Amino acid sequence: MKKLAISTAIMTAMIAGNAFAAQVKLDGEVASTCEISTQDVLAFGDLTQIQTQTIEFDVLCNDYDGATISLISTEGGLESSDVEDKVIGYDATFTLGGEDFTLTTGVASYGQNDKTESHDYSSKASLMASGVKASLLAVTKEKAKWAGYYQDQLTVQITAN
Ligand SMILES: [Ca+2]
Ligand SMILES: [Ca+2]
Repeated sequence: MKKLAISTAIMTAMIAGNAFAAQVKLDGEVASTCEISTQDVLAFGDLTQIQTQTIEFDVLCNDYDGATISLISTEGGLESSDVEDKVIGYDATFTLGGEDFTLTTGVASYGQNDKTESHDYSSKASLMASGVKASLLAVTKEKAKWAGYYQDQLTVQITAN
């Protein structure tokens, strides 16, 4: 439709033979992308010992204002299959472009569901627009005493600012 409108304007100018200003609108577009992904699994293994695990992420977000990243722990710690809301706590530190923030879980062995921590990465907008690696360091905070299977789901969410 736009192309048709422009050629009609040019034809009109030729026929009339006098000055005519055709208004041509120029525009373009960059699709919005804001995503984070990982191939890694965060498995602590033997929880009778203090464990440390690091996983990597790929971050790509082309919003000029950068993005906010949130860590959301479903159980607020590694929850025991035996006891609801009893957890082995861990600290998860997310680092992007040398800037980090930490989600602390399992305060006093209690797991607060949907424990969330967020950080505004507006100062790293240019890095994120080019695509950048980020990392998550997770460290358990106590040695487990009781048998069982312990699990949590950590959501790493990115939202364009
Ligand atoms: Ca924006
Ligand atoms: Ca729970």
